[in-house]
Amino acid sequence: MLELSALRDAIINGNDELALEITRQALKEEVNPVELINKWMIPAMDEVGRLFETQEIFFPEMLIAARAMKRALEPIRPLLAASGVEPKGRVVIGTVQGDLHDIGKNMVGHMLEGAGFEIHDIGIDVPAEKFIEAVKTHNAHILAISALLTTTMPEMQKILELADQSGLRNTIKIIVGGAPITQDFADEIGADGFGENAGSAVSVARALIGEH
Ligand code: B12
Repeated sequence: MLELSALRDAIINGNDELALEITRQALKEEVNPVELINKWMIPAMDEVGRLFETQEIFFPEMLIAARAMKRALEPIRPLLAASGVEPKGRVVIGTVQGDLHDIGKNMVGHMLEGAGFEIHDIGIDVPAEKFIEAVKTHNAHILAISALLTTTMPEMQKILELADQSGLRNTIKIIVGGAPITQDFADEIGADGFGENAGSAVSVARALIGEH
């Protein structure tokens, strides 16, 4: 029987080959991929964040752990994204300017894809104007914005203001998320929805386009 705590430890220690190997093995043994993520992989990232905050590890270790997390997510991605249903709506998703965190954003994108949305991922460190441009280019129904730093949260408000000024605010639903984001913050800036994880991102997006 596979010991899944080894996956958490491999991510924390930045051992990407081992993390990938355990994930592959777990999937072969039919462990539920969502359970793998929620029970072992996200807690690993939380522990990395804690160790960084208490200065038990430093930037390079955090980066290496993030790499191991991404590697372990590789075989899970197609499982989250497999849907084969007609697109329910188009989503533009990105991380705000000044912010390089993309693991959570990618996860939200893959889950939305799996739920049948067409995803246009515009990446990390995206200026407000680029979000608006992408919404127009892809004629999107939903704009999904991610921020992981308290210092980059105000970028979200900037994007909402720009959407307003561009006359897009009534035609697009805007959802926000990321570790420091709360429902209160989302309400304060006038976003249409907030999701605290990838699963709730899907239910919020569905509700916003009228599908429950
Ligand atoms: C990995 C990591 C990094 C990696 C990122 C690699 C990458 N490609 O993403 C690297 C090493 C690059 C990094 C850099 C930095 N980081 Co960092 N990082 C983390 C860490 C450990 C994990 C983040 C993560 O991936 N979590 C796992 C994912 C799955 O969770 P998530 O992102 O929260 O996403 C979920 C939800 O939030 C939600 N969600 C996310 N986005 C969206 C969007 C929508 C629309 C919706 C609905 C939902 C949603 O769904 C997701 C899935 O469930 C966190 C600690 C933590 N626990 O958050 C610190 C953390 C975020 N980092 C931090 C800091 C300080 C930094 C640096 C400033 C460090 C430095 N001194 O340089 C730099 C900033 C660089 C920059 N300009 O962005 C701080 C932020 C503190 C703060 N209050 O702002 C944290 C909290 C660590 C800490 N405890 O101090 N970091």
